Amino acid sequence: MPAENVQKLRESYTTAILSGSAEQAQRVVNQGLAAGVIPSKLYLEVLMPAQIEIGARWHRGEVTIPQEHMATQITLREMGRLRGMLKTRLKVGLKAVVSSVEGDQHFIGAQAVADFLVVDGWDVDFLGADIPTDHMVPYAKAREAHLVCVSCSLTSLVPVAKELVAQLRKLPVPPKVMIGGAAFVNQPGLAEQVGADAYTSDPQEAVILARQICGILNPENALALFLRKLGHSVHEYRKVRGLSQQELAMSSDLDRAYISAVEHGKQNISIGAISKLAKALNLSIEELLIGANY
Ligand code: B12
Repeated sequence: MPAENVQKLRESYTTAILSGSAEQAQRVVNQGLAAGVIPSKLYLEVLMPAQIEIGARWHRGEVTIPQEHMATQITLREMGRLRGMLKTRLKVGLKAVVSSVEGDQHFIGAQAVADFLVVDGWDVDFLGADIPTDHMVPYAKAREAHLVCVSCSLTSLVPVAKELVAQLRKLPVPPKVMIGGAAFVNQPGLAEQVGADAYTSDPQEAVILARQICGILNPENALALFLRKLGHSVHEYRKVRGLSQQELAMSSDLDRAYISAVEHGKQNISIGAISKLAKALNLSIEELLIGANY
């Protein structure tokens, strides 16, 4: 679809949420989908800018708080609907906690980052807006977060974000920290000053950076993670089927030691062997791989 048509969708969508019509907003999104616009494009290039426009009008006093809140609720519903249409990747096996910094009521940006992380296969706790630092830090610890994503829209709250990052760094197993939000847009070096590992204003780039800073773009780590999860899946399905390793070895025409190595994530298994195992466990290859998804 040409850019000017996406622009038209954006305008129609903004009008719909401004008038508080959830049905009309849904119709506009469906119209975009029917015209072949992919869900992530609708999410990022129609919903997000419309939301910014409504907020900007509120800031200029042209829109009331109930109108802005109603529009936000409608957009949240459409964000959820589009997220459901995005194809979720295999689980990465890592936990991310996402929230806005203490004192910050803006949470749509954080929600967008959380949504794209979910689609990228992360296990995500999205906590919403205004999470007190002294609750966030023990929460991240208790949840064993590998990544904490902090959204900060207000410049006045940058010191709060900095303190949060400092507190997270003191945890026995410190998570990686990614930062974003309006306070950091066009502020080169600010993310570094607060001590974050990464910054971006783009939720799609955020998932790439998240993988990078957590070390799962490194092919060796990615392979090890995949093999561990596949091994877990084989083990779980074998147990559910009531099979011993020996029985599975016989029905899949593989060696028992090989099965054991696979289950421990120590075997760089071939596609052929995955296929044999899936068949012996009465699964499709995809089911066996999706079983590895936790
Ligand atoms: C909507 C809005 C509101 C709504 C928030 C509704 C809600 N529940 O979210 C309401 C009306 C409540 C509001 C209140 C206020 N707001 Co306001 N608000 C906005 C506005 C217009 C849009 C925010 C939004 O929803 N954007 C949509 C999302 C998708 O964009 P985003 O937040 O920038 O996030 C994107 C990226 O930054 C990134 N991202 C965001 N978070 C994260 C996190 C990570 C980890 C990563 C990787 C990426 C990432 O991903 C998103 C996708 O593109 C912005 C202006 C703007 N252009 O952003 C002002 C703005 C943020 N608000 C501002 C201000 C000043 C306020 C108030 C103080 C106003 C007042 N006098 O009361 C209050 C503060 C309330 C509070 N304590 O938080 C200022 C902040 C200025 C500054 N730098 O300090 C802005 C920039 C407006 C302006 N130009 O002056 N606001």
